[in-house]
Order: sequence, then structure tokens, then C-alpha cells
Amino acid sequence: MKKSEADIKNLVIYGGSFNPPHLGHREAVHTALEELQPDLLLVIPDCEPPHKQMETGSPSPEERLRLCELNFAGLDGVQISDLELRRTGKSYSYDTVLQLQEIYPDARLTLMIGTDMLLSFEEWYHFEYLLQHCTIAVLARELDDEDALRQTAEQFQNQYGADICLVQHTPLPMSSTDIRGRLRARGGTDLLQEDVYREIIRKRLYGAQPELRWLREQAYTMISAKRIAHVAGCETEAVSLAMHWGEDPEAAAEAGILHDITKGLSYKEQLKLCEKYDIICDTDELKAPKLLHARTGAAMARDLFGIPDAVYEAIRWHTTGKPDMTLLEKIIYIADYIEPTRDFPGVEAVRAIAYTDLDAAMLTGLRQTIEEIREGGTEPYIDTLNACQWLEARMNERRQ
Ligand code: DGI
Ligand code: FE
Ligand code: FE
Repeated sequence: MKKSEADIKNLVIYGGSFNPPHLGHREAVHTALEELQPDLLLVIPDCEPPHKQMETGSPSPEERLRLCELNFAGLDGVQISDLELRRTGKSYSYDTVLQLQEIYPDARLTLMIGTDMLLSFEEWYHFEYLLQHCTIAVLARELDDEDALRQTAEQFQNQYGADICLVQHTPLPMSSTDIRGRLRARGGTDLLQEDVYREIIRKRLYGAQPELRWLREQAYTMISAKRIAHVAGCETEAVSLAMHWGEDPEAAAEAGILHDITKGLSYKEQLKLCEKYDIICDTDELKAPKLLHARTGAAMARDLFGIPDAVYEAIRWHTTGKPDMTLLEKIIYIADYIEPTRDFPGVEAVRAIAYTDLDAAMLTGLRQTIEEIREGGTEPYIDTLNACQWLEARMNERRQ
């Protein structure tokens, strides 16, 4: 049950940049809830940290707030506050404390801070006021600096009448800076709350690149068991084609993993996605539902996993092909065609030349597909025909 403001007697404040918020922050809050038994614990992401520069390219304050909501979700007695985000200029705890004293006139305020923060506390704006009016809960990092810590605490107690308590807390051996580095290097899942990681990848905050193992897990829950083998094969084939032809193997892996995520959806569900993602289909596409999954798959992969444009395009064109394809687009088209679990008639012809002449492999694949579709009594889609014609012209030029 939500307590009214007047019921809050013991209010703990946990401020910081939370850039990004991680499992260590969550653990600290968990400890504080147990040790300090507050009526309310407010997590307050700062707008402009007073003591350091926020790294350029950091997510907006609103995005950090959203990440905090995800990071601290499900913890009873915890609220995320946008108090500092609504103020302009540097985010001084002093201003925050004054505001909170007005909102919660009956509350004793406790500031949660790290060890290093206590040691430099005399640099804080109006630190005397803070020491005289708030309890300071220090999350003691390592036991080694306990002496320095106790000394400082004692000094503050004698000099300012401060009320300082130590909360034993073993933090992650990681800072947010380290985590940002990990995110760029396709790591970080073990240090972040699942939903926080998902949101970071979705928006590719911090220049994050998804961990491929995580991406596979996500994709494989979206498709049938039978299709997993095909998708895994397609990824492997795409990576080896990329290495062979000088394309980025990680982009190829992402495209391979995600290329068929909507393949198992019904026609009705495909149409729903077309509407959601503003995909306008022509009548031929509507008549051949198999064509839709390339378009809805690309849109959904971008929405859920923030794929870059090159990967988006490779997924978008993996079924029909099109004229003048990029290297990555061809690689995904061919990988999808020849991956090891494929055994339809004609696959060998493409396999035989995929590593010696990619355009010839494309042309063979397209021609065989066109033939197969015509044998089935329908006319291939215009993009497929155009892709084929374009390559024929190119191959003729090459011969001349
Ligand atoms: O999704 P996959 O099964 O792994 O492979 P895919 O995306 O290449 O889809 C293959 C199916 O799409 C196959 O049944 C043939 C069909 N297809 C490919 N090009 C065309 C096409 N269907 C029509 N109607 N027109 C095309 O141009
Ligand atoms: Fe497909
Ligand atoms: Fe496929």
C-alpha cells in the first residue's frame, strides 16, 4: 500500500547518475532496505552531476529515468523520482534535500553514499547543512579503508554533529564506466537487469552491441524448434561468407540470427505487424504471405533490437533479393539458401560457387527460385524478377 507523505518518517535518498543503472545499484538498494528499514527509498537520477562531467553521448535524463524504473522494478518501498531531472543546472543534493523536507516535513532524511563520496564530502555544496540535517548512510566498499572511513566519520560527528552509519555492502567490481565499455564490446548481460539490458539494446544506448548469445536466445524463443536449426545454420554460413568476402562477420551474425523472427506468424499476425510498422504492401505481396516475413521481420528486429540500417536491409531483402544488392544483402540471401540444413534440389549448384563467385551464386539461386515458383503455377514477385534481370545484365557486362 502506498504511504501518504505524512506517514513517511524514515526516508532514504539514493542519488546518482545511474548511467546506466546496474545490478550493483539494485543490490545496494536491497541492502539499504534491509539495514535501514525506510518507509520509502527514493532513487533520484541526477540531471547534471555536480562533481563530474556526464560522458558525451549519454542517454537523455528521461532515458536514464526509464532505465532506473526498469532496474529497481519490483522492490517494495522504492520509488524513482524525477525531482532532479525537473530542475535545471547542476544537481546539488542540498537543493534536493530542501525540496524533500518540504514534501515530507515529518521525515528524517538519510543520504545513501559510497565510501569515496564520504571522503570528499567537504567538497559538497552546503555540506554542513547536509551533515546537520540528514543521516549519512555510507555503503562501505572494502574493509581496508575502514580505518580512514571511521576516522572521517568521527571527525564529522565531532565537528558538525553528523549522524553517520556504515552499511556493509560488497559492490560489483564494476563501475558504470566499465559497463559502458562492456556494452560496446558485446558484453554486459551479467551486470545488468534483463529489462535494462533489453532497453539499452533496443535503443542501442551507449553504442551498445548485443551479446550474440543473448540475441540468439531472444530470436529462438520467437520461432519453432524446427526453424532454429535453419537459423543457426544461416548464422554460421553468413559469418563464414562474411569472413570470406570481407564483410563484417558480426553484422552478418546479427542478420542471420534475426532474419526469420516473424516467419512463424500467421497471415493475420503479419498484417497486424504491417499496420504497426507502417509497412504498405502491394496486392502481389498480400497474395503471397511468404513475402511478408522479410518486411515484418526487418521492422520488428529494428524495433526490438535496434539493428543498424545495413542489417535491416539485409533482412528486408533476404527472400526476394533486389537489383544492386549490397555485399551483406547478398551474403544473407545466399546463406539462407545454402546453409547446411538445406537439401532441396538445386542447392548444390549454388553451394558450389558461393565462395568463388557470389554474383553467379545469386543469379543461380534467383533463377532456380523463379523456376520453382512458376512450376507451382504462380508468377514470381517483381523484386525477384528485377533482381535476376539486373544480375544478368551485370554478368553480361562482365563477360564483355
Ligand atoms: O524463410 P525461409 O524459408 O528460410 O526462406 P525465404 O525467406 O527465402 O523464403 C522462401 C520462400 O519464399 C519460398 O517458399 C519461396 C518464397 N519466395 C521467394 N521468392 C519469392 C517467393 N514467393 C513468391 N511468391 N515470389 C517470390 O518472388
Ligand atoms: Fe526467410
Ligand atoms: Fe530463412
